[in-house]
This record gives sequence, structure tokens and C-alpha cells, in this order.
Amino acid sequence: MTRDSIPLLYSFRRCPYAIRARMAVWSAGIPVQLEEVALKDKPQAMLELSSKGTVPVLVDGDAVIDESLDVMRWALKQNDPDNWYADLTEAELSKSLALIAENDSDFKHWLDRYKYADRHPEHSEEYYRSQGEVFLEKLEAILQQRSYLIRDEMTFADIAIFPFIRQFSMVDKEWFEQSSYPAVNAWLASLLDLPLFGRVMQKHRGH
Ligand SMILES: N[C@@H](CCC(=O)N[C@@H](CS)C(=O)NCC(=O)O)C(=O)O
Repeated sequence: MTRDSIPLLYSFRRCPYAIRARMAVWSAGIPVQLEEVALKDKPQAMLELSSKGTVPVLVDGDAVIDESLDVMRWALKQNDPDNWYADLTEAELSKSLALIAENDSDFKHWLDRYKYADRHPEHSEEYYRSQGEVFLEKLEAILQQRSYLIRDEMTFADIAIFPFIRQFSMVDKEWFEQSSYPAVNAWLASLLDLPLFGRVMQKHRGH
């Protein structure tokens, strides 16, 4: 497909879904025009392209991609310089997708309640945290065995999941750092240290 113009990426800086998408797009080195969206006042043009009203949304010619994992795949299929995706075996890929699915469903559910426990007074903050810990325990067990979730090197699943663990860690940093998840802490620190992460979090865009 020929490209008439630079793809457009609707994004929100702190959104974990948008972060995972930007990580993949930036890693692939694909230039995009980045549009930072105010979630309370989404651009009409974006809503017309995707009625879901969520970010990220990537527009490439006639194609509209409005799921973050699909944006990652779109980018990494074009260029995958760090082998995050292209050479995963089928078993590695299905393991990745299962972990990401658990992250995006159960863990995200409890993360939102832990972050905003005051808006969910039926349970305490500690209760929501302990529900989220089910996933942390699983990650800890994996990361006690190897440096990253699927291999000893970083892959797709690490990039897709860490922005959510980052949010969880930020609710109560002190608790997280002294928790019984040292391997998760080390893993998260190594991802947060990536220059690429710094770049996708810049207030003003630059590859
Ligand atoms: N399944 C979607 C979820 C994206 C999503 O929920 N993004 C949030 C921001 S982090 C959003 O746009 N929410 C709509 C809103 O807050 O109005 C994806 O993976 O792209």
C-alpha cells in the first residue's frame, strides 16, 4: 500500500494502552503525527473514525486501528528491530496473548478500583490491591525464573503489560517497593529505564 500521508495517532500521554502502542510505533521508527486527546473532550474527527471513543486510534490511509494491541502489531510487522514480536514461536505468542488478556481484563479491573478506591466504597483500598496482587504473584513467579515475561529478553508481552504495572506501583510506591514482588520491581525498573520509554512519555513528541 502506498502512503499518501503520515499516519495519525490519537493518543493520551498517560494512558497505558496508548503507551504500549507508542512504544511499538516509536520502536519501529514509523513517523506518525501524534494528536494528544483530552479524554473529556474527544475530537469529533476521532469519534467519526472510531465510535468506541477510546485511545489509541491509528489512522493510516483508509485503515483505522482502534485497539492498542493491533496498533502494536501494525507497527512491529513493519519493523521489529528488537525482536519483540516477529520471531515469537506459536507457543510464545499464545502465552503472551494469555498474559495480556489477563492483564487487560481482571488486573485492569482491580487496578481501576485500587487507583480510585474512594469512588468504589464497597471495599477498601487494601482489598482492591490484594485482588490485583493475584496477577502480580503470577508475574513474580515467572520473573523469578527469567528476566522478562516470555524470554530472557524483552518481548511484546513486557511492553504491553508494564504500563499497567507502572500505574499499580504508583498508587502507593512505598508499599510496592517493599512488597513481596522483588522480581516484578526489578523488571518494572528495567522497562522504566528504557530510553524509548522516556521518549514516548515526552510532553512534546519526538522519535
Ligand atoms: N481495548 C482498548 C482500550 C483503550 C482504552 O480503554 N483507553 C482509555 C484510556 S487509558 C480510554 O480511551 N477511555 C475512554 C475514556 O476515558 O473516555 C485498547 O486496547 O486500545
